[in-house]
Amino acid sequence: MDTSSIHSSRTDNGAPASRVHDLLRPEVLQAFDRTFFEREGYWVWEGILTDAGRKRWTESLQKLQQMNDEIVMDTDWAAIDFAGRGLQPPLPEQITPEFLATCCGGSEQMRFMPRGLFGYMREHGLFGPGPALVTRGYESQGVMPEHFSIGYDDFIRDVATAHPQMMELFTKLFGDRFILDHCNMLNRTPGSIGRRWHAHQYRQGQYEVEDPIGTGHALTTEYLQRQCIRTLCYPEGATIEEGGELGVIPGAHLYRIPYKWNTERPDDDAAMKAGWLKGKIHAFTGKPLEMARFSLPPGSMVSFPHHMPHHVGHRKPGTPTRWGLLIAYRTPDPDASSAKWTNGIPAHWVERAAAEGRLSSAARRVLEADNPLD
Ligand SMILES: O=C(O)CCC(=O)C(=O)O
Ligand SMILES: [Fe+2]
Repeated sequence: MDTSSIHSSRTDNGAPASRVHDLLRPEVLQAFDRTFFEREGYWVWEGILTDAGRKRWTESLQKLQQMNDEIVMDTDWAAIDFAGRGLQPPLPEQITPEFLATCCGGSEQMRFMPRGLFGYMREHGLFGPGPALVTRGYESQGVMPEHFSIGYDDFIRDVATAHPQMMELFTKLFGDRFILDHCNMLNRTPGSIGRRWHAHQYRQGQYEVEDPIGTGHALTTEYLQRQCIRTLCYPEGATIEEGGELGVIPGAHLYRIPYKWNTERPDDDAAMKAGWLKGKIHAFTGKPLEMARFSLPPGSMVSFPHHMPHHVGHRKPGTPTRWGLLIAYRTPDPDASSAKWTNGIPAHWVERAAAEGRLSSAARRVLEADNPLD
């Protein structure tokens, strides 16, 4: 296993050695249309990755998935002191090798993990002394690679926090300042059910004007300034034919409803049409809202603001895994209390990386808190 993720070497000009310089096709990057993005609530960066960028991106996601799977299988979950950390232990029948094997291969499959463990890992890290995460020849970051690819892979760290072309892409979406909200792998294995219609909130939801269903009264043509924008990268594509494709409802973000962000999400297309979509219109055209589904070729990305309802299709059996990385940035919140780092990154990792001089100034800029302490 390569250990480059821990001690990133730098080239003479300060760029990490893992950097793929020609990552994005400039003509696709330059074609971004801010008016369309604000009005329709999405932007497709079709085929934006160069061949080299796409190949490297896929390799990283495959390697990270393998690391995640190995940690799941190799860790002695029964030996970890969960109670001492204020956590419920996993159920014995869910940490057998047979059950654990069903938690591998793709994202959101670690069903054996007790409630609160992900949060604990983010906040404190699951470290020794005492039994903790078992890794094969590289350092544990106390968090699973699925949830913290940035800490385990140099290339992903670069593209998510520092790569000039990626930062240019985010600057187009946000303007000058944006801070990391979260970054997760979203690898969907064949048979994965995907995700039913839902949207998200900004920060902890403290500025939401509608509840998770909403009244419809907040419809406006004004693009919200406080935004958390998701950018999904599919290095091998995500087509309707193979499933795992993304759907959105152009214009629906203008209702400012964080649809079912924190509840069950049972709605398929028929339920949406018969329910929430009924009577809803596009604020600019007055026309009824309609769903759109993307068939994205390899190397594509798509960006959308947090209030955009979205849907992920069932990944068809017999297809390869749909490889995906979610990078969510947000506008800094002027009313957030001062802090050192964004809560989009595990504090234990960023403190250590900064202390050891491993954070580039570019990375620092996006990992700093909303209102950074001096
Ligand atoms: O593409 C996926 O698998 C999930 C997308 C999604 O719901 C999200 O990124 O919020
Ligand atoms: Fe989502």
